[in-house]
Amino acid sequence: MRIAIACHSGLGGSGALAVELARSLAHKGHEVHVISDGVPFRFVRPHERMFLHVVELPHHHVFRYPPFEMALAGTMAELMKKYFFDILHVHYVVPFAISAYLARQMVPEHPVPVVTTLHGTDITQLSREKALFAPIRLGLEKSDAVTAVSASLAEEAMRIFSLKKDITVIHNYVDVSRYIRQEVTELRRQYADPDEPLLMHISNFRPVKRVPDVVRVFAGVRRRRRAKLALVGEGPGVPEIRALVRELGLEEDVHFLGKQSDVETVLSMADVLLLPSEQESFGLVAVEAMACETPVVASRAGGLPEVVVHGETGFLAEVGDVSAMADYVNRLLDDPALHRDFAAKGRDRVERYFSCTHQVQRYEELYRQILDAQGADVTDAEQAG
Ligand code: GMT
Repeated sequence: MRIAIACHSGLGGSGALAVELARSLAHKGHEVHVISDGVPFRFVRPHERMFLHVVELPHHHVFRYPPFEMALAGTMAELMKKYFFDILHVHYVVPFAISAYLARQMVPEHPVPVVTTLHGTDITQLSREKALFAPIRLGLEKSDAVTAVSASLAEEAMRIFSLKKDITVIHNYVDVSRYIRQEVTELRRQYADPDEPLLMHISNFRPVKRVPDVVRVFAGVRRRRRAKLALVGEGPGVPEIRALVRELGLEEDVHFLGKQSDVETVLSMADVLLLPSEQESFGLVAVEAMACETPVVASRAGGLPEVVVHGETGFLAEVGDVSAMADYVNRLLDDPALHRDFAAKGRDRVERYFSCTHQVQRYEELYRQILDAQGADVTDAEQAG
């Protein structure tokens, strides 16, 4: 098939998932065109059947804000005419599903089926914006299929928009051959002594991630034992977090690692991953951690209970309950046998339910179902190349 995948380029799970899906599909012989607002942060060492199209923003003095959605729709339409995609798979409704709908109006002679994957904020937060509710509903209704990365998110979308169509749940996944615990003794020494636990948090530091809770959980752990915290990622919350770390006198114990591309290497240094988010439709980083045998202590929010099994692969506490989270971390660190057991069960869970092979096949099946239902001729890989 010749597949177009549209996604955000910035730091975040939706872009990561979209690019990894593109990569897996390319490996399976499909030709994949990634359409984005920049070079997606995971678009490194692309497969030879992966092509990137960055939308050019029209800058003109008449615009207070450059009309990205329109430029995206125009770019999609141009690419549809040039490549005759079999499927256009967009990640995020805003603006991708809406621009895809517009693009399709521009190319009626080749009506490409659109699959929209919901990742979270597009439903749980943006739907509350008065001006966005109707466009989001339009994007959902006009998509040929809608998928969600967790059952919790699918239910939320159905509830908010009272949709007449089903939403297919396809959980996120990782490449289990790449996300594997590595030997990182030397690297880890830069951040913690060998006998010192290293806690970790990875995110885009948006308010929804509740990174101050990460620091407070760490402070709770630190009161009981020597430990270090590694904060990985970038985002708007970093200055506030630095101030909190100073205020709590933890500068010596907290490392800011910034953006990291080899997440599996970084995660291999960690003893526990902290994810105390306010909302998390899935929590891709929790799966990445479990794949690397790092138990997770997280909030019981959104789709996280579908990922982390409380008392088996990690612990879940109510949002904001930093003292329970600190107790759970201490419990894991106090009991090496329990830690080992959680680490092994986390890896096993990822291999069973969140592995690339199975989930990519589900997306492929969905594409084929839509094309079969429409009686469409599919571009074969050889022809596509
Ligand atoms: O929607 C967002 O908040 C950003 C988005 C992203 O690009 O990382 O995160 C969402 O999609 C991820 C990938 O499916 C999920 O793992 C995150 O849980 C989800 N974030 C939220 O629901 C807050």
